[in-house]
Amino acid sequence: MISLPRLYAILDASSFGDCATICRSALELVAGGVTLLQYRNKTENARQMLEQARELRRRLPGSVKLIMNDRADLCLAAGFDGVHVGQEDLSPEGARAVIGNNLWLGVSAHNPQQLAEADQTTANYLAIGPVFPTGSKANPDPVIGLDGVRQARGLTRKPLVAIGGITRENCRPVIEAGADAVAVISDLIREPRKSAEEFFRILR
Ligand code: TZP
Ligand code: MG
Repeated sequence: MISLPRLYAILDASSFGDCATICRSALELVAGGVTLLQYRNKTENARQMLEQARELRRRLPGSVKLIMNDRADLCLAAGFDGVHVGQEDLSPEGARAVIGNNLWLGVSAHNPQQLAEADQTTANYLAIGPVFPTGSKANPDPVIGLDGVRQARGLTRKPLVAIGGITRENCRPVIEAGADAVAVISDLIREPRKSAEEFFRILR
């Protein structure tokens, strides 16, 4: 069983101008204590994604776990530590067939049925949400709230990540509801290092 840090930082490429800005933000997050980082890019092509991902891998310490969103092939090509798939990506078993047994596989679920299904796979951790309303995802699923987190906790013993609209202000009850970690995009963008430090302080 893997062990998750309280904060799972997600770098969404569309929030940054270019590769250098993404890397700068990533380095700041790491300075703030982040050890688990997902690279997400919903707008550019695979070639651009691989280029940015390789640059991240090159610039960040090897101790930082890098997770590729959506794409098992790019996870391997960039030398990442794992891949995160949702309901419309490769199936968990399909992704596992690509990455092998040693890399991390994360799976998103948005309701109890999807979560129970994902629990039966070789996923190393499960993600649920959106917990709160979010502006970072196009066509988000219905908000599940803290009750959704509590319900999810009852359905799996795998490490559980909560995502969607989570900020320094509202993160504490999310962990108290049973999540092992919070995944965050927006509330890390403006001041990555300070924000990460505050998340870790609040969730200690
Ligand atoms: N899946 C559900 S909500 C979300 C994803 C990828 C985006 C979370 O971003 P934010 O800005 O922390 O709400
Ligand atoms: Mg996806």
